[in-house]
Amino acid sequence: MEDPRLLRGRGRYVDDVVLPRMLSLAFVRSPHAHAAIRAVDARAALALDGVVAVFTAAALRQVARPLVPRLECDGFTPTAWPPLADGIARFCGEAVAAVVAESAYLAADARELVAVDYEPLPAVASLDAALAANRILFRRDYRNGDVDGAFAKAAIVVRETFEHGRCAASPLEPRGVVAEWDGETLTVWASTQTPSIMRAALARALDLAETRVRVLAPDVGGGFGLKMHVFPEDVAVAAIARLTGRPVKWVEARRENLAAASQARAQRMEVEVAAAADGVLLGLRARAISDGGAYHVYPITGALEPLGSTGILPGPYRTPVYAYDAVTVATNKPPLGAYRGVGMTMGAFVMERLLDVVAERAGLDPVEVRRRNLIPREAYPFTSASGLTYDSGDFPKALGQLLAVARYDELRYQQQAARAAGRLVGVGLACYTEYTGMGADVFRRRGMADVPGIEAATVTMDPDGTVRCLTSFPSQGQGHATTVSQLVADRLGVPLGSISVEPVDTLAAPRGSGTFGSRGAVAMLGTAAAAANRVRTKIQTLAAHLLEASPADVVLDEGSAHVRGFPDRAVAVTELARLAWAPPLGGLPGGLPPGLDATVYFNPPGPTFSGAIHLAVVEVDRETGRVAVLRYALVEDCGPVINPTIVEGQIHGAVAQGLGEALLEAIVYDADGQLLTATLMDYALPKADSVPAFEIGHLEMPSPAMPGGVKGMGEGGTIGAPAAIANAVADAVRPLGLTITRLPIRSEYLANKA
Ligand code: MCN
Repeated sequence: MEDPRLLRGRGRYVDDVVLPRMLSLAFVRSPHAHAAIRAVDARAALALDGVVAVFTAAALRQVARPLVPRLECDGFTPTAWPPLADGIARFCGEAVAAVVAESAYLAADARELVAVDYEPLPAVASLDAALAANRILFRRDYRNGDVDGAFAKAAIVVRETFEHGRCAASPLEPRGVVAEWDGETLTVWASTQTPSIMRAALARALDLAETRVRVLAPDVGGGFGLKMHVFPEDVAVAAIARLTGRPVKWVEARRENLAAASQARAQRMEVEVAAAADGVLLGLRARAISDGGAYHVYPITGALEPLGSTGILPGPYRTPVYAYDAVTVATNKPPLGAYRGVGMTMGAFVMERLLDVVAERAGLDPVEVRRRNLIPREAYPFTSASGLTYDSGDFPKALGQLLAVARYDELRYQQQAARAAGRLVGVGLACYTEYTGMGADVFRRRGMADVPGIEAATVTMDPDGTVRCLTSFPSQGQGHATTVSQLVADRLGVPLGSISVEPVDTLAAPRGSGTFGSRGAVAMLGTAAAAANRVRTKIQTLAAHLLEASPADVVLDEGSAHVRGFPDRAVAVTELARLAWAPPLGGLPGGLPPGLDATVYFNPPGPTFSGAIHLAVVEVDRETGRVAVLRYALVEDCGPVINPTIVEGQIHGAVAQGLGEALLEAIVYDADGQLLTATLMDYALPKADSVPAFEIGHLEMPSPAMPGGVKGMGEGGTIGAPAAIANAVADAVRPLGLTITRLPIRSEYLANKA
């Protein structure tokens, strides 16, 4: 429903917000990874006509607090990320000063004139340097069962170290904020996934009551996890709007996005797997170390990445015992944040590579080793070796379905023929479980004090019979307006076109958490659909009085309410809506209260685990090392699919991102913490011509716990694709004696090897 407006360029993004007397803001950013800030000389900048002010940490210190995300558990070392670097810059790109001027161009020019006197300090720019200096931001040890015993009796033990470089979420629309202070209330338009969380964070940072902070999320041009965070830039813009008394806009440039927004993955995992001679897994040991950057990001902290990867590592397999050590270290780089598939991408990559190695050692086909280890359908609910309870699934069936879709036997035959002709063709599989739909319990157990975990929606039928939906969770491209409308229209028996899903404005929308962690589908069923059910009940009750029937016998269909079996005993829904808002003499029948709306707050009983199996066929160019993905097939299970077009669109987009992660995208720093990939010329994103056609199959195994049985799926493609492509490349280059342990897989590693 949202597509025609967005595709015709009628979307309204933060940069489209124009307010009277609005100033533009540009940040002066540190060119050093680590430096003392001795002095900031803004005289030349201030001398430019149209430059209004230059702010440093000293000016903001009185009015804005640093962001201090909380993780209430052992092993966590908090950090405080100030709105502007206060005395010390801790990564290349950290905001040091802010210039506000009458136009964006003036602000950008003036930024160049701000002279900052830095004293460069030694930078810690690698995992090993951070480990050697014991700069630990987070640590957790976990042990389940007799792991040493499992290794002692194993016929096959595989030890390997895997790495995933840093990458960037790269939404089409970078970060951006407009803030306005009217003397009493702070109004913020933000490109955000989490309006309620942002309101709470800004209120705390600026010492305001939450009632005096209003956050609006207009159209958001992609978020991919990046925009679930609240950043110091957001606090700085809000504080400067308050100090200047004028609206202030900051819209990030692409270079800033690559240098200063949170980044993702950046993990090394040392792992050991024990298996019996027949390839059956006996135990796992892992040590995950994440390069957390200079600060914890708000609200999720740098703990999420290693916890996510170690938690999901056992995947859909019956691994009986497991021990892990999850660590995040501090480096002089931008903080590590959420990006579609956070933690799970690394977990799936490592586990799926391991299984292929176990298969090779056991002399099995990669399909066979999976068959021997996948959790059978009858074992659900199944508690994994890391303690996650998978609620529903049938991976053996999904595997069978996928092999049929992909014509696996034929594929292997074709591969042999290609190999005989000297071509490097490989086939890779990846099975994964996806952690979705979590509610407050998950966040409380983790100690994530700044993430409420609930969601909410208000559904109102207006007197003309049209329906407005306000949700606590905005859309960044997931098609929420379509799916929410679909669910609400179904329940109210009105046409899809009479439903509108409003952009989130915390003044009107009920409080929640936001769109992240693939919670949207579960939240829609628990909030908007539940609220529509309440509105429906009221319509049925009203109609029952008028039609002299029992409410249970009133059917809503095509805009009318009629008695079951008597289509002529009917009243128009619009007539009921008009009555509800303008009661007749003597009030509504049966003493019903006026109004036709409902707000439902919902605490998802999740997590619920969806899952999928991906299969990639690749060909590696012997000379250039370029990898072409020739075929891509998958079977996914997200429970009952609400909207198949959206689900497949989500898969296409996420697999494209996963392909980028697997083969192209790397944020690279030198040994001094200098960013070497500051533009999209250096940071390579996948383009349309690198993405193959998709062959998608669905398996619908409903979650017993979630409303409507739905499970989330928005991150799946980025979890499965890097693993499947890595296995396919490894399969292709096996004849060259190469192995794949690192993402992205660089073409120079594959080129000219034989
Ligand atoms: N859906 C469905 N049936 C299901 C499950 C989902 O029809 N059984 C639909 C939902 O109604 C929704 C979409 O699929 O329209 C995704 O639902 P869900 O998996 O619940 O994920 P969320 O709505 O919570 O979206 C978040 C998820 C995450 S975590 C990231 S990151 C992400 C993503 O979705 N960022 C995106 N997809 C994105 N897509 C776009 N275009 N832009 C982003 O920033």
